[in-house]
Amino acid sequence: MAARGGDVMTTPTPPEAPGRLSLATLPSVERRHRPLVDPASLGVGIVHLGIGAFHRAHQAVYTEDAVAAAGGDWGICGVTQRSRTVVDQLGPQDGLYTVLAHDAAGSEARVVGAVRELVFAGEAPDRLRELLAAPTTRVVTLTVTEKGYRHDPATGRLRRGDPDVAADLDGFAAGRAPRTVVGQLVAGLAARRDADAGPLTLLSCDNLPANGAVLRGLVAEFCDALPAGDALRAWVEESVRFPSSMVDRIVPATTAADRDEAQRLLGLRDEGVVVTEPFRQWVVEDDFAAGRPAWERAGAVLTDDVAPFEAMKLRLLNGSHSTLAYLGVLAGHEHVADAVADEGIAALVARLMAHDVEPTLAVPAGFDVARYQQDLLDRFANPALRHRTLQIAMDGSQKLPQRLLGTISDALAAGREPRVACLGVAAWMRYVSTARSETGVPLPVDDPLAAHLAEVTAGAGSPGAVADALLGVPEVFGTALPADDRFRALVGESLEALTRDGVAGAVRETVAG
Ligand code: CS2
Repeated sequence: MAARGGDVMTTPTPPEAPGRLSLATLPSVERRHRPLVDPASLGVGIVHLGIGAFHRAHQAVYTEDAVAAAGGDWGICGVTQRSRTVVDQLGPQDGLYTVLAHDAAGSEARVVGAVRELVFAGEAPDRLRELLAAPTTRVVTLTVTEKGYRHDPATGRLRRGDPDVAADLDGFAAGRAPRTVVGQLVAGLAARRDADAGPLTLLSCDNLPANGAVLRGLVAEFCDALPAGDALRAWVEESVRFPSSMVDRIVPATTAADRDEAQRLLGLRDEGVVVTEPFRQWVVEDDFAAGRPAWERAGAVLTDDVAPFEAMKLRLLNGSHSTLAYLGVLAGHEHVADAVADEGIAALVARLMAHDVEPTLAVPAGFDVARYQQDLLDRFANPALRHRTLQIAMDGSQKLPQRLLGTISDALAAGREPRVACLGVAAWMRYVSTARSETGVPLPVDDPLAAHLAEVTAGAGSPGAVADALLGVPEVFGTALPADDRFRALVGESLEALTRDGVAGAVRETVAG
């Protein structure tokens, strides 16, 4: 109440601010939304590098379900790499957060309690090393995105010219805090060997083919580059396993509206909400050095050979996603669902999958690949997901090889013309070279190679010159594909069509062709 100028002013009492989600407030949440295990009872058995929204909606949920079904001390310590945002969101909440699964029928809210500790590697490198060397840690999972591996996708080798990689190698012997994921892992493995803490499994969950083998190669290469790294490399070969895995769940960036919805459902404020779709899939190579959660009890598939699942998912789902994203941003479709609501684009994506990709796949036995493609179109059309095309468009230089270029090489080798996949590549070229939509709206290009891509295309006037300039970037295209005249012609024609006739025209011509 305030008195001013002799008047007595009454201010309405503000509604009481809702409490924040935490172990203390959890009992006020309706039982059906609460974690399936008692979070306080879980010790840390897994260290996860890169605790973004994807991990929280995927591996953390599988892990909680597995512990609920079969027990085990498999709590997760989530490590953030580049900023402390997630630590600030989840720390005050004792690691608890809500997974909101959206579809046209409504939303389901579930509080997950599997995350038991949070570490910002930039501020607490010693804690990270200590956790990697702790005998209680038996599995390390990773979602650090394609660019987090700091490798050249064409060769699988570490980018030794990357200043952070070079700094990690130089500073290793002196114990300087590593900046890269591979540097962090090798520092942790060295400490683990010194502590005689036993074997460990490093499980990559990023959208890269043979992600386990890639990680194994990078760790070995890093060891080799260290003075007297041979002994460490030999220990790693003996004690550490690197299974591959295929992960799938669409997880768009969380919005303020999502946080408000979680608050309505929980009666508490949650700064760590993640949103996703009901669907989830995880196929894991069953090769673990020191045990694992019973993820198969949570619906994961544990198998000897993940490769056919990886290729299928990367080429059908992610290849379609990237194609939709580049055509979508150019045409002004903000969300994936808006892009597939365009009949021409939906037909194009169906053709990409059935005509360009499917014949390149070794489909896992008994798998209904036609049904899988139809389900993907339905998932993309989920109107409640609001997955931004710009979010998928980022880091294209790191994504194109495994999403579209592998399809293109295989199709050309079999004497077919992968026209839609080439249109996807051309749409990427138009996006990175113009950084504008068709109607002239400026578009951010968020990509580790953005400056280089802008530089090489700067003087290129015609679509043909833009295509030539970009095909000369081996970090994206390697050297074999750009030497194939059929590929050059298909991409060149698609870029011409996009420039001349816009997205709608190019899509029509490609579907008709
Ligand atoms: C998307 C993926 O952002 C992207 O590039 O294509 O994150 C995609 O949503 C997931 O791989 C789905 O499992």
